[in-house]
Amino acid sequence: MPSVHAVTYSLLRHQGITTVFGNPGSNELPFLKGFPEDFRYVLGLHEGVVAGMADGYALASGRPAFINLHAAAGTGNAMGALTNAWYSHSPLVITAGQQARSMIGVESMLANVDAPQLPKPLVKWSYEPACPEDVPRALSQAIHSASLPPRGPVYVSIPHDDWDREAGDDAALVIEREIAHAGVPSFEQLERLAQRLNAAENPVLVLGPEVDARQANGLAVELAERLCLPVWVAPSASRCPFPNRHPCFRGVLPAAIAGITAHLEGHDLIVVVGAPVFRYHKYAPGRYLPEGAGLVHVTGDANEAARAPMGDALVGDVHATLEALLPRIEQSARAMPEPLPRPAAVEDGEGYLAPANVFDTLDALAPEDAIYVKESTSTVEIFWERVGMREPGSYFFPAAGGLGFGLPAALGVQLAQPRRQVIGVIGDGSASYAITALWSAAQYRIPAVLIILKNGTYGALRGFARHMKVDDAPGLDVPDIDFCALARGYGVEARLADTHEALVQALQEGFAMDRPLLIEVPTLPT
Ligand code: TPP
Repeated sequence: MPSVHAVTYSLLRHQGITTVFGNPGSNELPFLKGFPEDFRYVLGLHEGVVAGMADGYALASGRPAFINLHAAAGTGNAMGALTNAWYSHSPLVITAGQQARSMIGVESMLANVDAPQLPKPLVKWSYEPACPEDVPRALSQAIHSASLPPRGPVYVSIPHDDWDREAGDDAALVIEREIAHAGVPSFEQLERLAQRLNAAENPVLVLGPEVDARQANGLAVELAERLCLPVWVAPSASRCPFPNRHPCFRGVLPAAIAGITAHLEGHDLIVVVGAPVFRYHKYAPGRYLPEGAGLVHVTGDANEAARAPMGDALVGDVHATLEALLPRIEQSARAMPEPLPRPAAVEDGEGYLAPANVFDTLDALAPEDAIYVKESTSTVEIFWERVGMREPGSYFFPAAGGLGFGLPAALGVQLAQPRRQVIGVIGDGSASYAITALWSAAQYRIPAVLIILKNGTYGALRGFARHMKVDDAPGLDVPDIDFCALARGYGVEARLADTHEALVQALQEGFAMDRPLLIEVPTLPT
């Protein structure tokens, strides 16, 4: 009879999971014993990095990513990253080693006391199998649960003496299970939505990350062109659901109640697809909707639909919904919106580059299908204005704003998309939360270009401090970090780009390299 270990690896292989992101301890060694040759282990030196790499991998591949952490301490270190994974609906299958079963009750070292409780509420499902024979079934449940909508992280704690136990006669039944989700709205639901859109005088479309995750970007373009309407990206954007040089594109909505209402003023119908309604951030109270406007929300997440404070919702697959909706939409006689004007160039400083110019340079030099992993919080708006993004899966930003995502996620995205160039655009504050990711980049020769925008400050917090009228808060600056030295210390080549010419040269080198390059760019605070 096969062991729990053998059935588990067959299950993972059959489900297309052959990469394990991890950081091991003694509890995990029996799982890693006899690690199959067709599997790849990607070591991260801190569990925030492990989870961030896996998150990037899951987001960019659209497939579940497998994580193996060390008991309670390892799980705890990964928790910050789970805030992002939860809100980006990342299908992360997180496993953690547990003490031997008979040693848990006495709370030996490395016993993960009440293990399933620990990662809540940032996982969809959390479990410790009641007996060794249940481990393969529990992992099968974890994989399918993470992958079914709404997608999200799941957690399984596995005692280390389970792995070489016998799995039972029927354990192998889980290996080949296929579970599909069918989420097309009914005929009546589609007709009603189409009728509201066709009848609206001045509709507007607001698109969110789920459109990109479901690769419905092209369908959204067709819908916008059919209806000749303005398209906004939903606030706190973690992905790019619509080509930002398309004439219908208007920008990213501000993440504040009053700001959204002001931007959508004058529209009689607001159709939100694949985003929560809405993901507010800045406290700026106001009315939820402009006068006279109705709202329809299309989402795959029943919780998002239920918790919205206004509007009607249709819960279903956003790709299937848009596809079925399009043939019912009449070509509008409205004029197409005018494309946004391109912003003017700005002045660099002496020994500093303006972030706007860094982005213009990237836009000019980067491959058309480059993927940006962005974690420089004060430059989000100018980035969207200046860097063209055309293909699905071109932009990833931490979905809960939990810093420490950017560097590791850039590596995970690059592993998942080896044919596209990944460019990390990371603030000096953000980079420091997960700096050990550089070691993984070097060891696995992951050819991402990692740009550090070094403004010496927590720039976004400076903006918030102005908004919240706090002019004396300590701890908002991060001067004197030498990122080139840090990179070299971890084995990554580095360039300092303090002039436009140096940036151009470094980018050209980075795009041609088969290993990572870090580019430190001193920038002016925005
Ligand atoms: N800790 C975590 C884990 N996440 C956070 N979002 C914060 C703290 C609060 N925070 C939000 S933005 C920010 C901080 C500390 C500053 C980030 O600075 P940097 O990466 O240099 O980007 P900049 O705003 O300067 O562009």
